[in-house]
Amino acid sequence: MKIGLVGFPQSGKTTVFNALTGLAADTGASAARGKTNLGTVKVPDPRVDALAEIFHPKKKVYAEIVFSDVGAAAGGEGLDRTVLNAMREVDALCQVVRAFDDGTSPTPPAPLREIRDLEAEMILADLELVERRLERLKKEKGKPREEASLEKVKSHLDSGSPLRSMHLSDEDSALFSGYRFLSQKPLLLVLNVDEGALAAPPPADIAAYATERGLGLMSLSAKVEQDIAQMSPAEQKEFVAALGVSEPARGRFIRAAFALLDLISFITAGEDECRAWPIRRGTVAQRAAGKVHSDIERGFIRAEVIRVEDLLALKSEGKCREAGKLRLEGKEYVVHDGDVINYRFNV
Ligand SMILES: Nc1nc2c(ncn2[C@@H]2O[C@H](COP(=O)(O)OP(=O)(O)OP(=O)(O)O)[C@@H](O)[C@H]2O)c(=O)[nH]1
Ligand SMILES: [Mg+2]
Repeated sequence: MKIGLVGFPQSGKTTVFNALTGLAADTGASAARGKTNLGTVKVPDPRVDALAEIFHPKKKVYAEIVFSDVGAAAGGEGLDRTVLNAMREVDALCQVVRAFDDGTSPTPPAPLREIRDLEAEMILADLELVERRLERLKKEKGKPREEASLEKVKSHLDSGSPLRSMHLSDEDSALFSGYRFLSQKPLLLVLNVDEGALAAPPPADIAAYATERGLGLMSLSAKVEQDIAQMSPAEQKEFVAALGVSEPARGRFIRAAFALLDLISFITAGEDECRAWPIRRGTVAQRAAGKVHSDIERGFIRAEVIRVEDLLALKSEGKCREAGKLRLEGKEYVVHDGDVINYRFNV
């Protein structure tokens, strides 16, 4: 699962990337353009930590997301081809928007305009793709069904709306999955604000826009986050309190990104390891078993499910069983976030 950090030049993408990953990719005007930075991030999960207090496992394993800092979207004469391709490759997008004013930029920040401009660029890129495909289909005359659907997509894009807001039938969704439309990808807006603005809510116009468009929105200061990432835990705590916020944005941001991918986690807990397993929302128990091991999926008998809150309260599987908190579920059971699962299977 990969998330692309996108945005206009010097909005703070690489600084956010460094704060997330603890890496030290080059930032600022001198950083090499067109270079993609890739890093894996563990999704903080207090449930795994709490279970580890009980089970004292040899290993704690968290869900992971890959972040890709794809470089700047130039704007003006359309998106750069390398950036465009990198954006098509990811599962979700996170736009870093410049809302800080460090006095070095010749123009003041214009966050709402940046957000609208990138949206327009993505719509344009999708439109070009659709038009090229339509031209070919019209010549071949072999796929009237796809042609008709694409005409609908085209008129939606022509009206200036992203595909995220278009309702597609299951059939059309399947038809278009190979297109990797940019304006269809889940999008999280990240306002990169001055540290003085951290405790304030995002500006009302931007909040209204995000709500109307169905987008995620949060504020952080990339620079502050990058500094925090270098501090000891005690220093972090003091520093964060002085800023008037409850915790660094890093954890909040990673969890928001995780939710953006429509991922949830089920958990396995024992003396060997306590582990969060990321799955798509709606995945059934047998399918989810395949994450742990293909043998378990193949030989699936049943899933023994305990809610993590119950296991944390009663502190053992046996106690949960006695209290009637352990359920037996079949292969079609839709797994929920925070289900602690013990699989029974034939080998
Ligand atoms: N004051 C302030 N400066 C920031 C913040 N975030 C980034 N900067 C500065 O803005 C400049 C650009 O940051 P980068 O992270 O390189 O931005 P970028 O989006 O990766 O830039 P390109 O890759 O060139 O498009 C750097 O000098 C950063 O130190 C912030 O939150 N506050
Ligand atoms: Mg950069």
